[in-house]
Amino acid sequence: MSKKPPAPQPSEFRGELSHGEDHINKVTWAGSIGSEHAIAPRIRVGRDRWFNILWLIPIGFAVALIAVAVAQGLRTMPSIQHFIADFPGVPSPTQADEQPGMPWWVNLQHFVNILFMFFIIRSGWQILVDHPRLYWTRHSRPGNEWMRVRPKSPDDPLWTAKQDSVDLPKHVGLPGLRHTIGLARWWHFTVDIGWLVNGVVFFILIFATGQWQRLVPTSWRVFPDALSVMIQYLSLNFPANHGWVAYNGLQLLAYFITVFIAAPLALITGLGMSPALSTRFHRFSRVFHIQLARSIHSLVMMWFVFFIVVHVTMVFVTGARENLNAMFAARDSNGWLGVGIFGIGAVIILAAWFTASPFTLRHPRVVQNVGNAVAGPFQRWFEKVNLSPNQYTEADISDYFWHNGTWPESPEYARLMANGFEDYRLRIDGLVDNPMELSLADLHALPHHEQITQHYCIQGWSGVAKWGGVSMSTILAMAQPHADAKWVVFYSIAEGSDGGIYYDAHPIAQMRGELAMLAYEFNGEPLTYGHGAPLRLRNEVQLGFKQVKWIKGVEFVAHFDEIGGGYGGYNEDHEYYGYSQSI
Ligand SMILES: Nc1nc2c(c(=O)[nH]1)N[C@H]1C(S)=C(S)[C@@H](COP(=O)(O)O)O[C@H]1N2
Ligand SMILES: [Mo]
Repeated sequence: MSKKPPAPQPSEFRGELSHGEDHINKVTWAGSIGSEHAIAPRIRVGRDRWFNILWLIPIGFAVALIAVAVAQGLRTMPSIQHFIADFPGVPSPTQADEQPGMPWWVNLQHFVNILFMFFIIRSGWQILVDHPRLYWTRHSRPGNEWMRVRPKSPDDPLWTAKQDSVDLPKHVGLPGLRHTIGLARWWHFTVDIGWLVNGVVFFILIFATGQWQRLVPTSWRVFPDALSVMIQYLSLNFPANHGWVAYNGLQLLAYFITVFIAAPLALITGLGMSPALSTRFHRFSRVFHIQLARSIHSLVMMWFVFFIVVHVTMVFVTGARENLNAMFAARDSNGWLGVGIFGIGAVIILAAWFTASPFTLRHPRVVQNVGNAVAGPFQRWFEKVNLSPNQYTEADISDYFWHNGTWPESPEYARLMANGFEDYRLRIDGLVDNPMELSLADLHALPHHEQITQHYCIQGWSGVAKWGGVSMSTILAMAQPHADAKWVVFYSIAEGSDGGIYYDAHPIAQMRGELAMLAYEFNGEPLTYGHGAPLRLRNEVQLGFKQVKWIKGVEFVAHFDEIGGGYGGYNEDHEYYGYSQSI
């Protein structure tokens, strides 16, 4: 008869957790981070000169005036007149009989697309300003960014990425408030999925019905046609509008770029920011790294914004009623029906626009739960990757690695640090056969594991570092988790930004992977205070906030819903993040 082992006790650290809030108090939000406004984008010119892109407005206006004068001059020239006669750029009205016109489903999908795009762009801006800088390299050194949307930050070695975030006006960003990236991401991902489904259905239908011929240029003529139409528009003597029949050369090019280049690029660059996918498709992501993906993703956004502004302007100045009938009432007419339907659509969009942020701030858990339900399955699917270690080399190590989080400021921590963490103990318990306490010396005596990997903060910065310490598989082998232990919870010495200690939960399967470890070294040196001394987690499938620093306890549990607020971690409880963040 074997003796039954004592029933496992829940970790006493659970008592140090706080639960999180179901409502947002703007004053105490995110550790009372307060307000710091985004500024108009600045583009870096040379080493440290910054061009404010608002200058593009007067410059653009001046260029437009000159362009009109030049185009009008050109149209008096016989050679240009011949060119326009040879390449009128617009379809001939006689094509009308063979054309199917604009079906109702294109109208509907176009409307759904407008609605979704607005929310994708707004939540995207909110995500962007949570790390208000764009870089061309993966190293994210401040000052090296090619664009920033925040004032210069102080030269403080412990300046955190969270302090670096800025806010947006409530009805510009979604939800506007500083450091609401968790909620903005749920909006972004949830609406993205709707937008992708709409897009896939659109692609299927246009190729099934021949509507694709409206959008895909089938002859090189499209280039001289587009040039001709451009000259005609700029001369303010517009070409005839036969949008019901077919688009002119310039429309064809602009729509083709938007539908077949910009939209797929938005998807690819979005996925390119995922730690799990980047590690899985390493050969691709070595070149096409997160910061390149993030920069191109933002440039695609700028294209969409530019396109929307020009497109809407042209809809109204080239024959509003005819255009609105084609796009909102599926008819070739000059009546008012299209205007009416468009008006109803505009009211729906405006109502959604102005309620989105207030709703999100009032019901953040709803946004989190809906996001988790819609986008969560994809995030967990991306986690199913087989990672291999040491994909980066010493030469890849970043010369700057951001700090983030809330510093450990307790006397308990100060005492530990004062004598070189000699009294530090890592407690491992929960659903295991062998609960234990390990000193730093014990940890050093275990087999040494090293990995050079890239860190992906949810806010958008990244950096490559070499981590040294103990593989989580070593810890698992020693602790012997029970079969019902499905999650591993890491408790920090440090509090989170809203009180209660910081913690996070990871699936036990990921702890068996090759890139899960407890690190006590950073780039070959003992782990620093800022990066989590004496011990921090690395799980390279996940974003940065899941890499708990200053760890004091590891508990094996059946499910994280019994811990803290029950959402899987400190940021999940307090800032409405998702528990599985492979992207
Ligand atoms: N205890 C604790 N761990 C934490 C945090 C924190 O606030 N408290 N912040 C997380 C976040 S958001 C990130 S991006 C990484 C940053 O690690 P670094 O400061 O070493 O770059 O730590 C994570 N671990
Ligand atoms: Mo982070």
